[in-house]
Amino acid sequence: MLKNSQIKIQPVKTQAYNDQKPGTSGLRKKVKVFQQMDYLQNFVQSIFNCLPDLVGSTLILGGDGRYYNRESIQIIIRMAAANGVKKIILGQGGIFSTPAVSHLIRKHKALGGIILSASHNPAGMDGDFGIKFNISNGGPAPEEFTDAVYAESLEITQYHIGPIKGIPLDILGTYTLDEMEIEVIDSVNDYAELMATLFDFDKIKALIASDNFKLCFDAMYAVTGPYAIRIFEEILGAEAGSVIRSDCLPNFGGGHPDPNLIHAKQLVDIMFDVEETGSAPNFGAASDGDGDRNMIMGDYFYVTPSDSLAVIAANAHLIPAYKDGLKGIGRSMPTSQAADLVAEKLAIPSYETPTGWKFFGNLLDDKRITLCGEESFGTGSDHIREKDGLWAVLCWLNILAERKQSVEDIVRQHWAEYGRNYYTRHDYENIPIEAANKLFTTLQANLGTLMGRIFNNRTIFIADNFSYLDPVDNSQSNNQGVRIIFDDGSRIIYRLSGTGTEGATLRVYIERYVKDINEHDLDTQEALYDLIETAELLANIIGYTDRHEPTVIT
Ligand code: VG1
Ligand code: CO
Repeated sequence: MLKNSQIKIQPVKTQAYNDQKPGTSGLRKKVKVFQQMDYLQNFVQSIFNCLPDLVGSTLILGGDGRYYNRESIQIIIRMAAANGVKKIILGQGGIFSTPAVSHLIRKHKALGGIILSASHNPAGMDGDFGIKFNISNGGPAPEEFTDAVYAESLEITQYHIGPIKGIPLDILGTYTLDEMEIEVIDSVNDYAELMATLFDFDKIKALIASDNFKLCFDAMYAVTGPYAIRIFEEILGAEAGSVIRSDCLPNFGGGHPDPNLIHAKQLVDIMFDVEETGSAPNFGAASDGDGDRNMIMGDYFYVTPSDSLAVIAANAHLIPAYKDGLKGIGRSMPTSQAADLVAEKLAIPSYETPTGWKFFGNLLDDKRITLCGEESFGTGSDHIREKDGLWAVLCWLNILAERKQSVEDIVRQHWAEYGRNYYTRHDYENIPIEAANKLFTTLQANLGTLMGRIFNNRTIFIADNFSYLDPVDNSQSNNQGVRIIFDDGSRIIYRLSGTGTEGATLRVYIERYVKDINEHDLDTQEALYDLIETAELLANIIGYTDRHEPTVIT
């Protein structure tokens, strides 16, 4: 009888698809699209074709547990074996958070990692699925690589796939398929160990054990459940039940695991004590589908992601991993300028990058920055090359343990010292693509006429479409969002989302800086009222989309 390895498996002929262009963060489509004949196979083979060092390499593989995760993993394992990969390190049950994959790539010096996730997009049979490739530094593949994968996917005619051999995803151990080794490891261990090296776990344990401290973490039925239970409850001693919605369900419980005031309503209600139990926890947090984002709350208090980045930066010296200081801070262009003010005070450089974590990779590798963040609830540091939700939560717990103040007091003191950057993002989801394109073309065409014009007593002094020149490899990224910047530092930014799967999503980001402490108590939407009005006026959002309200305000 022939052994598997002796059977020469012929490549499978396939037809190219023309819609496999990765967006802000990998390829995201409806599950039904991914389930089309050879759709996943084509994309995976296109990735493999762009990796000259694939034969003999190690890859990390796992996903956020959403519907179609397990089936995809079995397919990818068979394809990796047939393409000459030497070893796959797989998360138990097919589960890995995005930051865990980033860490494991670095730890094992792997060639890269495949993450099956559509992050915050809803899951389930009728929901979304996605696939991201991370390179050997642990970070999302840069545009040059994703462009090459797309080009490959347009021309693909065949793929390689090994024999069917169901790998027991749930049982730890080492298996083989053809010549390839598959090691199924605990999804949480390595990540939890890394966290213990960065933070003062003893101090955090003491804080959590104190009588007057209670925390609540909302895993939103997505990937962080097992991570949060292990770290917060088992290692740091939070009482059982501190982690809510901790089961990692294939449909994320029917929800939308986007940690914001709308989608994490359950947590928000607990933190604002809407049931009037008289005992709102002191600290609340939530994470997204694949565990790379976070929302931070105090009792009756919400911290904007831009402020969270600035506060972590200003207090980083209290955290063991950053006690020797920060090299610099990076933020995506639409993120508020609060972190820049901290960088200025610390006399360290600050960088403004396009949206998407891939742009931070070079700055981190080149040791230009230590911390980075995005307004979309993503924060991270040089410990890995992805944004990291639980890491951000641990930063806050470490800071709280040191400062022994409430979340609100810490943020208010921050504003008193640096001033407050009022900030909001208005999303118009699922608008017709043509309408979105028309709005943008017109806005773009008008930019030249806007300089010097005055709206609500503010004069426009920059009106352009943001371009980024990467200072490390000199690559240029154009059309990264329309910026309207006023003479008082206020900004209005317009972008089209690159992660949606239905229609177009227009994001409008609005910011205003207020130094005067007597004006730090305004409601955010009220504080930004006139800029919101200007944003409508400049882009004629109602005219083009017939939408009178944003779908989501964060
Ligand atoms: C959104 C966010 C962006 C984030 C990206 C991926 O992109 O705005 O800041 O990096 O999602 O995050 P877009 O193009 O839709 O605005 V994740 O956690 O969803 O992979
Ligand atoms: Co995510």
